[in-house]
Amino acid sequence: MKTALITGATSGIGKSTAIELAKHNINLILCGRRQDRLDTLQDELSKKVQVHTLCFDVRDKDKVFSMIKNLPSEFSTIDILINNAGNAHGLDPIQTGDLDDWDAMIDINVKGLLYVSKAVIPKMIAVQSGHIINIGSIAGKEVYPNGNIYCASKHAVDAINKGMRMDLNSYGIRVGAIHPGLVETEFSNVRFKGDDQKADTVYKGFDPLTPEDIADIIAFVVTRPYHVNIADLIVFPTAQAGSTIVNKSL
Ligand code: NDP
Ligand code: 8X3
Repeated sequence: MKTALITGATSGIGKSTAIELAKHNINLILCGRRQDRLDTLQDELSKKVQVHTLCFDVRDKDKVFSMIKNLPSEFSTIDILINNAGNAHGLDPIQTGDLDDWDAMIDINVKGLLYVSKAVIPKMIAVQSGHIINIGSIAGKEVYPNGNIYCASKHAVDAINKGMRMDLNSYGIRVGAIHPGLVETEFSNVRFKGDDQKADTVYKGFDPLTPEDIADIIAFVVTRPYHVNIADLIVFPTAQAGSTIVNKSL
């Protein structure tokens, strides 16, 4: 049986991915900062597969490395890494953007992804195999007004994904990214700092993607035969044709 480590498994895309991969009999290492949510998911999914939880902030370099290094032996081989933890913080023009928001997005979406990857990659190199899925965004392919630093962080993920694929190619490690458009999760609740009404308006008037839609695609990607690597995938809701192009009449 394979083992997948999923960051950001307490909510949205990461949580749905955990549920979906369990259906494919993939053992799980679930990561996030909210231990209560990790425990609930572990209770639910351990009826089907083996589940281990790691409670860390991806910004905490020492914790990331020590927790991944000291995994119990039955979880020490990681076949699949889903680099999913991340969020937008704020939606402000560059001239009034909040420095703490900028730090959060760069530190979590970029540096956090790098720390987790750096901790996991040696385990994959040791067995000359592995599969890394980086969750980017359409914001990593396009820039939209007020998206500035979030878009920059996801453009960085796009570049890191491509670089990782080249550098890990000789070790037989598959690397690919999935870049979703609008997915209704807690993403906008975080972006708007708990203003749930404002968050809801983002997904009003059209059918957004659900986290299950992305989880389904991730499961497809990681269950392809070893010689198949889905390298880069943009996924929109049908109503969306670009970052700022959403057809609200559908
Ligand atoms: P959610 O807010 O629902 O989930 C975000 C997850 O990331 C949570 O599990 C959260 O866990 C985790 N996380 C956030 N900050 C940290 C941190 N500092 N350390 C560890 N874990 C952290 O959003 P989504 O599911 O939508 O987002 C998942 C990914 O998908 C993100 O990378 C996002 O950028 C990307 N994305 C989302 C889109 C959307 O429209 N929703 C579209 C395109 C990409 P916890 O708080 O417990 O730590
Ligand atoms: C999340 C989608 O359009 O808010 O990455 O940037 S968007």
